[in-house]
Amino acid sequence: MVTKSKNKMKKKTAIVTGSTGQDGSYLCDFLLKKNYRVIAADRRSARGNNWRHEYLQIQNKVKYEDFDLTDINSILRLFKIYKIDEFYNLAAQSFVGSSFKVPLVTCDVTGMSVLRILDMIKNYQPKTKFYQASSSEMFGKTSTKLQDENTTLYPRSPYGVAKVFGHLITKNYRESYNLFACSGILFNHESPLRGEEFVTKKIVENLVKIKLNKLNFFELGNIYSKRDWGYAKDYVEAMWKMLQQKKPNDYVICTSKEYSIKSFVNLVCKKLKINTRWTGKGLNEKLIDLDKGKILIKISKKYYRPAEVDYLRGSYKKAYKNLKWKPKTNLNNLISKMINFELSKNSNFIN
Ligand code: NAP
Ligand code: G4F
Repeated sequence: MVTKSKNKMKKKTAIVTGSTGQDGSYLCDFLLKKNYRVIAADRRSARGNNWRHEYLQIQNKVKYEDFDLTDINSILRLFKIYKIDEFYNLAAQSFVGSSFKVPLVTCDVTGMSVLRILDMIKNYQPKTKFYQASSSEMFGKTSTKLQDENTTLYPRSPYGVAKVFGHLITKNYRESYNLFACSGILFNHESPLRGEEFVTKKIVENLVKIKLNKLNFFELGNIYSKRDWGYAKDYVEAMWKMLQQKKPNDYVICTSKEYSIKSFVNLVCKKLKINTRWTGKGLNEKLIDLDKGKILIKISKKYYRPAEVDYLRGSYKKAYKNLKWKPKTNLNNLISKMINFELSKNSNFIN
C-alpha cells in the first residue's frame, strides 16, 4: 500500500496541447507508457472526432481539459489547477496551404500563443519544462544542402513566419529568464494518423481507394518539391528526450534523406502493384495506369501555393550526439504502415 501511494506521488504531470492531432496522440501514448499523468488540452470541438485517441486506445487514460491557444484564461487555468512538470506545445494551425488563406489566425494561434504560454510559465511556474513544436518550414527558401540548428531562417508562408516567431521567443525566454525551454525543429513526419489534407496521407488514401476501385482519379499540386519525411512515432520520443537533458537546447529532428512528391507517388504505386507512367509537362502532367489505360493523377493549380518551399533535408547530428536519437523507420516502412492502415480501414468499411 505504502509503495503504491509513493509511486502515485512520483507521477510527473505533462500538459499536451493539440493532443488530438497526429503528434499529440502519439506523444500522449508515449508519456502514458512512461507513467506520466497526461493532461490533454484541446478545443472541445476536437473531441467530437477523437479517432486517433480511440485508435491508440488512450481516450480513457488521459485527462481532457477544454483549452484554446487564443484564450489566455484557458492557459492560465491550467497553471492554476496543475503543478506542471512538462508542457508540450503541439497545438497550431498546422496546414501551410491554409495559412495563406487565414494568415492572421495562423500568426495568432501558431505564433503569438507560444508567448502566451511562456509568459505563464515565467510568472506562475518557472520550473516547468517547455517544448515548442518548431518546424523545418522555417528554413523555407534555403540554399544549403543540409539544414541544421544554425541554418538561416527564410520562411515562405504565414505558417513559417509564425513558427519563426514561436521559435525565437522560446529561445529569448530561455536566455532572458533562465527557463527550461526547448524547440524541436522537426522535419515533415507522417504516419497512418496524419491529417488527410497533408500530401502523403492524401496520396496513400487515394491510391488505395483507386486500387480498390472506389475512386477514378485525384489531383495534386507541385510534385517537384522535396521533403525529408520521417515517422511521427519516432519523432515524439525525441521531444521527450529534449526535456530530459541537463540543459535546454534546440534540436533538428529528421532522417537526412529527401524525396520528391513524385517519387513518393511512385513508391506507393510500386507497393500497391499499380503499373504506371507519367506523361506530359507542367499542368498537363498526368499519371497513367498502363494496364487499364486510365488517368490516375492530374495536376491542378488549385493545390499550388503562392510561395513554395522547394527543398528540405536536415541533419540530426546534434540530436544524435546529445540525445542519442536517430530515426528508426525508413520511408519504405513508413509507406507500408500507411498503406496497411488504409487497407484495413477500407476492408472494415466493406464488412
Ligand atoms: P495536427 O495533426 O494538425 O494537430 C494540430 C492540433 O492543434 C490539432 O489537435 C488541433 O485541434 C490543434 N489546434 C489548432 N488550433 C488550436 C487552438 N486555437 N487551440 C487549441 N488547439 C488548437 O498537427 P501535427 O502534425 O500533429 O503537428 C503537431 C505540431 O508540430 C504542430 O504545431 C505543427 O505545426 C508542428 N510540426 C509538425 C510537423 C509535421 O510534419 N507533422 C513538422 C514540424 C512541426 P483542432 O482539431 O481543434 O483544430
Ligand atoms: O504535406 P504538405 O502539406 O506539408 P508541408 O507544407 O511540407 O508542411 C508540413 O510539414 C512542415 C514541416 O516542414 C510542418 F511544419 C507543417 O505543419 C506540415 O506538417 O505539403 C508537402 C509538399 C508541398 O511542397 C506542397 O506544395 O507537397 C506539395 N503538394 C503537392 N500537391 C501538396 C499537394 N500538398 C498538399 N497538402 N496537397 C496537395 O495536393
